[in-house]
Amino acid sequence: MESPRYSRRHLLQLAGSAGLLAGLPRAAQAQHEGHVMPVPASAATPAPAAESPAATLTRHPQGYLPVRTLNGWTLPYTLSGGVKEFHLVAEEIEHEFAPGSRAKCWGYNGTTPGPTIEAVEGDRVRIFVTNRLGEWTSVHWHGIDLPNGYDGVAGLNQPHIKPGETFVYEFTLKQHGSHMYHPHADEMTQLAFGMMGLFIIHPKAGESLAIDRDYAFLLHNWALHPGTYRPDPTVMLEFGLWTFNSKVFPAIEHLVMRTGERARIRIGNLSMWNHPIHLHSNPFWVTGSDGGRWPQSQWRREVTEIVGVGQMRDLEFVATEPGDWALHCHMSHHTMGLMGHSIPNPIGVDQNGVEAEIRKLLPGYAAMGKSGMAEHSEHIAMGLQGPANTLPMMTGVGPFGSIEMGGMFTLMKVRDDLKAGDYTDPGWYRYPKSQLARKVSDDPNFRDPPRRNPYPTVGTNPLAQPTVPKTESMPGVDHAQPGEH
Ligand SMILES: [Cu+2]
Repeated sequence: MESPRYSRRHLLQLAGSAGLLAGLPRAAQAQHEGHVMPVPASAATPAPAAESPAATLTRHPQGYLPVRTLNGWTLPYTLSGGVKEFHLVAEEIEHEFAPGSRAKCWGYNGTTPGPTIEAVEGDRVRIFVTNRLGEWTSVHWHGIDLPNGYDGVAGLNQPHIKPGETFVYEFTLKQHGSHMYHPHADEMTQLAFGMMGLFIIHPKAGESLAIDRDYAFLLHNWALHPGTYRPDPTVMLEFGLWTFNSKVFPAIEHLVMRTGERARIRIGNLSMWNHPIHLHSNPFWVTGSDGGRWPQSQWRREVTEIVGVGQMRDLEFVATEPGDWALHCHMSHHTMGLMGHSIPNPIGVDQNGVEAEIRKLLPGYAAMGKSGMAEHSEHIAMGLQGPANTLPMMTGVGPFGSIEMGGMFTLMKVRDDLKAGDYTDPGWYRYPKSQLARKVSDDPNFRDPPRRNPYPTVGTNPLAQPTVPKTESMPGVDHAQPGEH
């Protein structure tokens, strides 16, 4: 068993030593000016500020519906002799995972993930890449069919892009589908610091079945040790932050759609784990990937789809039920912040005496977990402070109280009355009184339903085992030795 990178114990120790870090820099300054070419009048896609995506989206003059990159933006381009010119800038940035957790990350054009590149099958694209990092880099266009010399594996397909240099990549898009871009130079570090982006290619012939809302995000994991503000690229397994587009719940933008609309959710995975992504109530079709939108005969009906490392998956569905539906990774520790891995299990343990003793050493210490971990979020709500720049394990409050989630969790908000193309958050769902789970009794013996007690002779000691006489054969076990038959 590998030694833990984070544990509740470490968090408590850090909580006891105040002011490890002086105040972090205030608002992250989007560093777009000077790096991104101005939007041509003909390109209808606006370039929203990274932290506030546009409230509405309109069709591009080439006919496609632009994707909505959660908490992100689409990179504007200029047209030069019929070629779409994009410009990526690799650089260090200030990033906020959620209020209370900021870090020095690396990204493109001011953000992680970098801006989404959108184009149309058949387009010729010219992509400038300027390196403003302190080390060399390159860009690999993940899943895109192109000449070998533009594939971006530094040292193999091209020289490294050294600090200060600008390289250019140019190719014609022969396919459509959901793709990604990321460095292929010191990849472990550069990915761990957040260098990644989406590359969406829309079909030239349009969509055979029209899409009304087209969402896209990348899955990622981060090792941001408590009280620090640079991700640790040496961590291989014990990550503490699990993100959709580099944000954790509750900072991840909600998805919205109207009942009857068809939504597509494009999900790419540049993390180090596979993620079973689950959408509540609305079964979806898995309809595509890096390979484009699959023929309908290949679509699969699912409610949870594993998006493997390095893969992209497109999910589509038509919403029938209004409400606030959870959309999350089903690995329960991926919907949480920092979590202890090697502390003794406190559930069922009366910690009354211990708590007072620990409080002598760590003022403000609160024992937690006797009847479960949910009380942890209550303590956070009561104002218990953790280490600097470190998010609590579970965060987010809904209309009925703590949601007890963090990390890879957001909502699909379905409403009957949304305007087409309007992405404004409609607020919490207003539940019809006749369709809401409600309390009907305070009596634990209410209605006395059938319950089983399979081990009535064992008593109350959970460690006690029924004794089996040595001479007696265990039923259902074949005691014959090999060769006796
Ligand atoms: Cu996961």
